[in-house]
Amino acid sequence: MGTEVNGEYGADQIQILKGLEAVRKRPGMYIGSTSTRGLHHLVYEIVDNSVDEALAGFCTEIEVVVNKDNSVCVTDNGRGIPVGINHKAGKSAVEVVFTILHAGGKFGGGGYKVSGGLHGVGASVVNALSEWLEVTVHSDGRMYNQKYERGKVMYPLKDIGETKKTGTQVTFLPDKEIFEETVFDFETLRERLREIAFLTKGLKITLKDDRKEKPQIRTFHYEGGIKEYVEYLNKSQNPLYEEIIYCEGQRKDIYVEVAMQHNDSYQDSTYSFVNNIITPEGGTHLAGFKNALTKTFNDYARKNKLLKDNEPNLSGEDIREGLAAIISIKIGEPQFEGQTKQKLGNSEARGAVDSVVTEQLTYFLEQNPAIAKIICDKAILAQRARDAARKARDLTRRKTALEGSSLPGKLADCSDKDPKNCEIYIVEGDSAGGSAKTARNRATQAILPLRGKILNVEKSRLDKILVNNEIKAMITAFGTGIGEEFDIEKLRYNKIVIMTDADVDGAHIATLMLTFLYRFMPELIRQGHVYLAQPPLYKIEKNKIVRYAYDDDELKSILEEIGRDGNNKIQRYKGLGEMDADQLWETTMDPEKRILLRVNIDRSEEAEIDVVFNTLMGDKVEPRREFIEANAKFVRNLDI
Ligand code: TSJ
Repeated sequence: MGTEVNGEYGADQIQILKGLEAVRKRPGMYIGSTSTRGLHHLVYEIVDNSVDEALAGFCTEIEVVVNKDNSVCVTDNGRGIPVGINHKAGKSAVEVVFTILHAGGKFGGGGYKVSGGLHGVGASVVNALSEWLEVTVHSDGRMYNQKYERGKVMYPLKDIGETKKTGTQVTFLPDKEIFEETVFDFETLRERLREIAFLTKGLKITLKDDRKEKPQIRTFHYEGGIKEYVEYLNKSQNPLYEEIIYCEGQRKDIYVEVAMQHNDSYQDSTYSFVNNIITPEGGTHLAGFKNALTKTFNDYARKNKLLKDNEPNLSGEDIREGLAAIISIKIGEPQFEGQTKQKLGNSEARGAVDSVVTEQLTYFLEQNPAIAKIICDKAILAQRARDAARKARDLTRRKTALEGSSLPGKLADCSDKDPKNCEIYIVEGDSAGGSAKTARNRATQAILPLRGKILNVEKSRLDKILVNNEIKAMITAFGTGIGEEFDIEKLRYNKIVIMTDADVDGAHIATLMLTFLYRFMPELIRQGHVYLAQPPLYKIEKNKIVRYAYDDDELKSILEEIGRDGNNKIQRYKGLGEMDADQLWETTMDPEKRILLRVNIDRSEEAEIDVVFNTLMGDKVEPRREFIEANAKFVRNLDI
């Protein structure tokens, strides 16, 4: 048998090297990209294996440590990867896991997980893309260990002694030859691991950052699972009732879990997941949920005379006004469709979710008539507001039809009519707006001055929002329409630039505008059309030479460069209004010299961004303070 196995082993070995070589040649095909996103994907890929062990019922704790050298160590207390020889492959199961490319686990063109099992592309891909990887398995009283370099086996799995524990530990260092960025971001890991913990009730996940003098540790452990996720989504909101409505069940091989609770806002914060991965474009599981929700509430409202016979049905949108909801399903073979392969296509998922939710929600409403009435009353108010908003919109549409397409009076439009070349500056305050109008390039730059603080859309209903003058001006200037009528093809400017003072008020106004854009025209942000202008904070003048500094560090380095002496004149700009038109052009608007920050959102982070906006814009002070302390990254991104 020896020679035969050896012969096969040799051939296999070549196959394996070819497989892992392919991963190193085209890493993007397997992990989406080699940017920081792909880098973090390596961690999730390994962690997913431990999560599977938890879902199988054998693992209760996972620890993730970022080491000083930026290697990452993932440890679980599961059964341990099997160490026995896999006879087909002629080597240990551990070695198989790390060296054989997981069939089917491929990234499609869009770069999203479409694997057969619960995890994506498998540990062998992480191994292929790591400078080194080390695995230690504790099982049956023994410890086993193996090491690899760039996917190549350094030595066969070896017994390294006794142990009382069971579990698996994997440590790897991402390959600097492959990744553009090899520094892990604590907040990015923290957000994803918290999400996994919410989605896997009972599982305790610890994240430790050992790179700093003072190591940071965060632990996520939610016995309530997605019920606690909904509580988290609503932490800066005012819930309309105490309970979190929870439905759970299995239909064939699909496990369904839904949690929800209404708050007094007007947003729909419903997020759906398949096998612990968010589905930003929804799909059959979300459709099943929406259908069940709409049908069950209308049936209840009719039966209990909350809706009269002559009144129309509540729409799905009415019932989802102010709803925070998580839909999470686990399915053996998810099929994703759509352009970006983010939409669940399995038709059986629709029926499974519909059936579980209809059955359990009907029962819940019967058992909790007071809560049922609160929700129905809110939906009826939403229905009336939507009617009023529709009428207001029809009215403006008729008006524009009569008067021709009337752009807002305050808009100083550009002369070029090709949107590709055009940008619009949304400027805080009439006086800064005046300077900007003088400063601009009239061919390509339009200016829309807004007066004072714009309406906080987090706290208003559509009918009120649509009569607000500042918001109406933005909607007509952009040309795209909003909500369901939104059409990006009609966008009149390629860049929308928010220009506010570089102080706390300016940051607040920028955040209000971003909130409006995010809630009503998210596609503008997703497609990268929204920017923040960066006015300078300081003007430094020495011997008639003028320099500008955009932050304190830059001021320091300029002063070091030119020497700190009596000839320096330093002016701190308190607002855009203090600059004359030339200065404004030179520092903030000249495409050749200005700094623009593009606002971008990663769709997988939208649940978190939702919490960011309602925490920043909400009226609860305590969560806001905690939040700002804990989310330096987001606040930095938003409050620029
Ligand atoms: F995939 C991996 F190697 F990257 C990895 C796997 C990394 C880490 C940190 C953990 C794991 C892992 C695998 N944890 N637990 C397991 N469990 C199994 O592989 C296992 C154990 C026992 C049995 C069985 O049927 O007895 C089956 C499996 C799949």
